[in-house]
Amino acid sequence: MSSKTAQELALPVGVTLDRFIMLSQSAFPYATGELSQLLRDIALAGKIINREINRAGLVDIAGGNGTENVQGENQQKLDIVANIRFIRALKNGGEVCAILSEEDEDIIHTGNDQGKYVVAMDPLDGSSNIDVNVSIGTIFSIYRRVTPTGTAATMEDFLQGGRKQIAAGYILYGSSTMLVFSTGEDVNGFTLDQSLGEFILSHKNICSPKSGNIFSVNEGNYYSYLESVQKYLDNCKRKGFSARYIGSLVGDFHRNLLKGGIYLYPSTKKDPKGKLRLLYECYPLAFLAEKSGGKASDGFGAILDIIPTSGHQRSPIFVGSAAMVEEAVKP
Ligand code: AHM
Ligand code: MG
Repeated sequence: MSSKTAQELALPVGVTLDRFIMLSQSAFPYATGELSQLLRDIALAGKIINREINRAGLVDIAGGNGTENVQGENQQKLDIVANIRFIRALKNGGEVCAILSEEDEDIIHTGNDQGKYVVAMDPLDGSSNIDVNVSIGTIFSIYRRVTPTGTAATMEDFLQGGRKQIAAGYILYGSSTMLVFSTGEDVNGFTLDQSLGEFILSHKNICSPKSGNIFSVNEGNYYSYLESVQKYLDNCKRKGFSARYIGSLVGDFHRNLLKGGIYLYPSTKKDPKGKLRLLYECYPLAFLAEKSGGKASDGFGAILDIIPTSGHQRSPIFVGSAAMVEEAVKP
């Protein structure tokens, strides 16, 4: 591709997401403008979900008896609300023909069979943190469909494999709200300016530190891990590394991406395939890890090389700074 990346275009920190997308569009795969529109739709959905999250503690109050909210919709849990909002934004945008969501068993047809893209997503990850005001996130992964345009999308469109993602990213609802994504070149982060309602480029060309001293894992499962994983964790402690685990994948991944560290959710006796879902948790974060210079492995090989067989399959994951991931999965 002869087009320039956002980095080469020297887009300044402070530029809005819309302007960033417009100026760097030629660097996007296929560069037809449709992917640009899709990213804008995702950003819009993120802003809407951000608004819902910010009033989460008020929902019961605002909803009176817990039956209906001010818009006349039934009161629902935030992850369900996020799912509905996301699907609506993608349907309205028109670029997406089908969606695979953690919240729905089957793929969702948007009614736009002319759409060239499919999106796999976890609309609101970190379910245990939703009701307690701790960081949560949205994760998304975009493919160009392989079934003919104009027909109904099928599972085949989603089971292309991680290397076929044309873009992936997340929205972190934390102390500030951030959108981080890559269209296959560099990884860039945008912070939501709440007063303007705009995502502003704040973290340009994010590069994963080669190594770090943070390890993020649910240590309550220690005795359930393979001996090799236990040894790695023992080593982290021997070296005096910091244990940091929110239990929100997006938040844990984001911190480690900026500071250097490893996030691991290995197989356990209870969950031999791990807990996290390949298509909308592991693949997109592995994509971002690799594009930023980090690594992602299932303990045997690169996450992105796993051949998917079903929409909601799980995978163990070791993701983050390259040297730490290599060390953790060393045979
Ligand atoms: P969820 O999709 O039900 O929210 O589960 C995914 C979450 C991740 O965000 C987090 O890293 C992990 O599950 C925490 O799991 P555990 O509570 O077993 O440590
Ligand atoms: Mg999840």
